[in-house]
Amino acid sequence: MNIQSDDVLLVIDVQNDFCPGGALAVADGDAVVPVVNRLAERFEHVVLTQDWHPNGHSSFATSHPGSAPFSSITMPYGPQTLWPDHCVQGTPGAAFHPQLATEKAELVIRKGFRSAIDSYSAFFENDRTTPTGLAGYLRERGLKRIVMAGLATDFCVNYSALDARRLGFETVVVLAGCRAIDLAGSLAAASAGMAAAGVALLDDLA
Ligand code: VGL
Ligand code: ZN
Repeated sequence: MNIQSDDVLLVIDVQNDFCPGGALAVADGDAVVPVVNRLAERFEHVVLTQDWHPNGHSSFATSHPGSAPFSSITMPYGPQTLWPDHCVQGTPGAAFHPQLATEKAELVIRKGFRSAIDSYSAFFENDRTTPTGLAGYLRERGLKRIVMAGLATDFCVNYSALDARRLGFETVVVLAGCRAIDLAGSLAAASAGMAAAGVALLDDLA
């Protein structure tokens, strides 16, 4: 793949809580940092997302007494996995990994800041209709192809890539720059779903 000036590197949720030692640690999550940094050097445009929940967020198991982390409940907008408290606004866990090269980022899009609804995707909250504004931003700036990496492959990367396709963007996921949570086969399901939606899944960029 030849990187072009209307490409954007979209880096999903490379935050302390998703890295080893964090509240919702993804196995080997910090391994994406050098890969993402290497990619970021090559792109003219870089956008970061930041999972950014208020205390007591409805996606936290602690907000649903009797429900265990990683179980699922039904919310008004559909099924919702319950997570350990993570990425609470302003806490060290919500900060970007200290080695992540953030200087080049032209935009940081925060998501999941409404108490009553989770937002895995960089484009829409989990009702799949409330927009974050990212699609308008990319369109207004003429950015046409989205190359994604980050955490976690099977949740926020997956939802972001599916929405990007639904919105008509050419979409590439660089697997070397992603790691998965893999809850009950969620990685295989996400990979198949992304491929079926026309997301190009590349091991790495040449
Ligand atoms: C994520 C679960 C909860 C992610 C965010 O970044 O994939 N997963 N919040
Ligand atoms: Zn979250």
